[in-house]
Amino acid sequence: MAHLDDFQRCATRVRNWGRWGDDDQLGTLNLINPAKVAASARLVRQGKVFALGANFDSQGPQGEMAPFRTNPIHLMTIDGGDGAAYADAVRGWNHAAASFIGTVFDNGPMRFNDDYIMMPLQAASQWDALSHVYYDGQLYNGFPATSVTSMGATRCSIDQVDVKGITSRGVLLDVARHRGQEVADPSLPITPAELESAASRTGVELGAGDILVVRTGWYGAFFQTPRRRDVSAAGLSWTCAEWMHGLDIAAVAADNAAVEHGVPEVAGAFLPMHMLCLRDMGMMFGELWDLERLSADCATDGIYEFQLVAPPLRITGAVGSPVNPIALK
Ligand code: UVW
Repeated sequence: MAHLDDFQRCATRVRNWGRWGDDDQLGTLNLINPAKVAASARLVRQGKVFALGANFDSQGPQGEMAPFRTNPIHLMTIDGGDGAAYADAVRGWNHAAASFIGTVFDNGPMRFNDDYIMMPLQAASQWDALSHVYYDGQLYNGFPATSVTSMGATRCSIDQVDVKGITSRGVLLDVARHRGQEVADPSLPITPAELESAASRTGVELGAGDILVVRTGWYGAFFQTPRRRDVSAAGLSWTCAEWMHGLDIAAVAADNAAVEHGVPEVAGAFLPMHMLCLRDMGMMFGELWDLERLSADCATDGIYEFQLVAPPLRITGAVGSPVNPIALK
């Protein structure tokens, strides 16, 4: 078991504060330059499209996994039963838009359905913004933790990163398949050596500006029938933070809930890789991505690199965003 001193020494080694300027809020996304984006687009050769987003519905892992988060709640505000009822209801309203719709419904065939969703932004497939995690009173780049208030994040919020797309070369390291397991054993953290071995076995190399995508098999197993509602998942060892720093990786995503390993590896530090990556390196995490179809395809054609297009929503001041990432081959 490592100690807090080891964690702090590592934090000093990987800290990117000031590397892209004192005002920078993009962190390691700065490593994705126009040449990198153009090169990633050239990886699209077969016209294959893989949507990596989860279903945003009530069947997700929240609640069981994180009691402070619920699954998305989807409600209809106008549905197929409402056509006549809506026209009736609004007929007497002193409201121009309502009476306009009432008139439309009275005088023609056009009808519509409307809905809304209530959800924690961390409920399903998501990006963690750099403002998601902090320690010792500071966020990435030394911004004060007090810059996130009940009004939202005034620094490092998710809407800051839209200038980057987010798009780059994605590389899948399929740890479950590499271990020969349906689901990677949750008791064993995924180490840099194991990631290197998975990469070399599939003939793929990681480089600066890449988005690393790690499959543990957890997502597929969670949703299999009969449902295996087991929330413990293998994840990256905290030592992967420094390994990714050395490779100049731009972002990391996984098919589990936290990217990193759940079993404590540093005494006194909960989620140490979150702290090192998000707060010290300025590296965003993609969580709960569905990598099942992509994994099967990569195993079939032997191609583990692709263009990844994963734009977060521009939710002003948010510390995370739902995402439906697309991998293109
Ligand atoms: C926490 O649970 C703090 O983070 P995440 O959702 O990123 O795993």
